[in-house]
Amino acid sequence: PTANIGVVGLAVMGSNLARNLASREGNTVAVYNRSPGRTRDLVAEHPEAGFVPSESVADFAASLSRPRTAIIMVQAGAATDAVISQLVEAFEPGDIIVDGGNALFTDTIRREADIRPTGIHFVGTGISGGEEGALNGPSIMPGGTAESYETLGPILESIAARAPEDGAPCVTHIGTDGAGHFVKMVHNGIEYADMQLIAEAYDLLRNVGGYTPAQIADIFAEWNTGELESYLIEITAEVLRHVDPVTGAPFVDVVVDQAGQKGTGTWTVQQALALGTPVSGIAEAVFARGVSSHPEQRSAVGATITSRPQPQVVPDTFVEDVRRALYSSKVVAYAQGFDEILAGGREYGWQLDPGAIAKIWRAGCIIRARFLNLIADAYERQPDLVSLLADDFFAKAVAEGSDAWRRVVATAALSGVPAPAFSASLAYYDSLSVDRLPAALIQGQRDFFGAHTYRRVDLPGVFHTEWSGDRSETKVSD
Ligand code: NBP
Repeated sequence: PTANIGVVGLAVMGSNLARNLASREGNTVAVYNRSPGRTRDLVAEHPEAGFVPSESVADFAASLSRPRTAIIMVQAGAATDAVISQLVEAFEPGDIIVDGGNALFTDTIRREADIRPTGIHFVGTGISGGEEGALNGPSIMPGGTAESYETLGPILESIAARAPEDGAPCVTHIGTDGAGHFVKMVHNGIEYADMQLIAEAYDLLRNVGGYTPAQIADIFAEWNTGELESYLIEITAEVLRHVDPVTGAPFVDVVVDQAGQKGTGTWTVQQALALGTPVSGIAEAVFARGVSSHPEQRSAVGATITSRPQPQVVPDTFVEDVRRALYSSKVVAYAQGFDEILAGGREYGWQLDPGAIAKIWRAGCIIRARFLNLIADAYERQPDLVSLLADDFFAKAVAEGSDAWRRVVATAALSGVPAPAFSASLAYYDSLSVDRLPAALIQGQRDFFGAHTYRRVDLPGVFHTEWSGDRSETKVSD
C-alpha cells in the first residue's frame, strides 16, 4: 500500500477534493472512478499530484495503508449505496468509509447502522463550498464515531478552509452518525434564506428605490465593508454589475426569473416541520423559488390585474432602512436555523455545539460571513441560549433596527413588491416578543369543535367548556 487516503468518484467534486488532498504535505492519494476514463484523465492532467490510480475496487483497497480511509464523492442516493457496498466488501474492520456527497441525513443514519456490525467506520460528512471549495478548502461537517475522527480529523483539517480571523480549520467533529449531513442540510436551508433576503433587498432598492443594477452593485459593495460582510453579498455585487455582452443590458435583466433548486432547502423545511421547529424565513425562501418557477400561475394571475400599486415615495433613509431590514431578517434566519440544529440534536441524540458549528462556517462555505463570529460569541457567552434573538448583542442590534425593518416591510406591501422573507422574519420576531398571542383564541376554537381542552392563565389544570350545552367549565385533569 502506498496511499494514506483515497477518493472514489472523480467527477468535479471528487477530482477537486483529490487534488486538494494531494497538495497537502504528507498525503498520497489513491483514486478510483467507476468509468476508468475519468481516472486516467485526472491522472494525466495532474501529474504533480502523484495520484495512485486503480481501475478496480480491489486494487484501490490494496493501494491504501491501514486503517484504510476513503472518501466517496458520487451522486447521492443509489450510486452512493452501490459504492458503499463495494467498499464494505473490500475493506476490513477499523477502516473508514467517508461519504462526502450530499446525502439525506436519514440515509446516513441508516447506512451507519447497516455498516456498524462489520467493524468498518462509516462517516457521513457534509462538504460545503462547491467546486472551488473542494479544490482550495471547503467547510467540512463530519459525523460518525469519535474514534474515526482521530484518524480522519487531521486529514480533513489539512484540506479545510481556514477562518480569516484566527486561522482555525473549518472542520469539527459534529456528532455521531447523521449529524454531519444534518448540519450540512440546515446550512443549505440558511443559504436559501440568505439568498432570498438579499434578492428582496435588491428588488426593493430597484423597484421602490428606483436604483439601477449598477447603483445597487455599489450599494452592496459598500454594505460588504460593514456588518453584512459576506461571500453572498460580495458575489451579489458582482452579478449586479455584470453587463450582458450580447445585448448590453444588465445581466440580471436577461436571466429568466425562475429560481432552480436541488432539494436541500426542501429537506430543511420538511425536517423542521417534523421537529416542530418554525423556520419561517427559510421556508419562505424555499417557497419563493417555487412561486418563481410557476410561470403559468404567474401569467394567469398577472392577467387579472388591471392596476398595480404605485411604488411608495421613500425617505432619504431608504437604503439604510433596507440594509437594517436585511440584517435583522438575517439574524432571524440564523436564529431559526440554529433552533433546527439544536432540535435535531435533541431528537437524534447528538451533542451539538452551536458555537463550534458557527465557527466552521466562517470560511470555505457559501454562507461564510463575518457575522458568524458574533453567533459563535453569543453561544460562548451563553451555551444554553434559547434563541439567538434573546442574546444581548443580537437583541440590541435587532431592536435598534426594528423601526427601519417595519418601514421596509410596510413600504414593500404598499408598493406591491413581494418581500416574503422580510415579512415572515418580522412576523416571527414580533410573535416571539409580544405579550399575548392569539393562540389563546385557537385553543378556544379547538376546544369548541373537538374538545381538545385548554389551560387557564389563572388556575392550574386542564379545562374543557361544554360549548354545545350550558357552557359550564369542567376541570379535566390536574
Ligand atoms: P455527480 O453528483 O455528478 O456524480 C458523478 C459521479 O458519480 C461520477 O464519478 C460517477 O461515475 C459516479 N457514479 C454514478 Br452517477 N453512479 C455510480 C454508480 N452506480 N457506481 C459508482 N459511481 C457512480 O458528481 P459531483 O457533482 O462531483 O458531486 C459529487 C457529490 O458531491 C454529490 O453527492 C453532490 O451532491 C455532492 N456535492 C456537490 C457539490 C457541487 O457543487 N457540485 C457541492 C457539494 C456537494 P462515472 O464517472 O462512472 O459516471
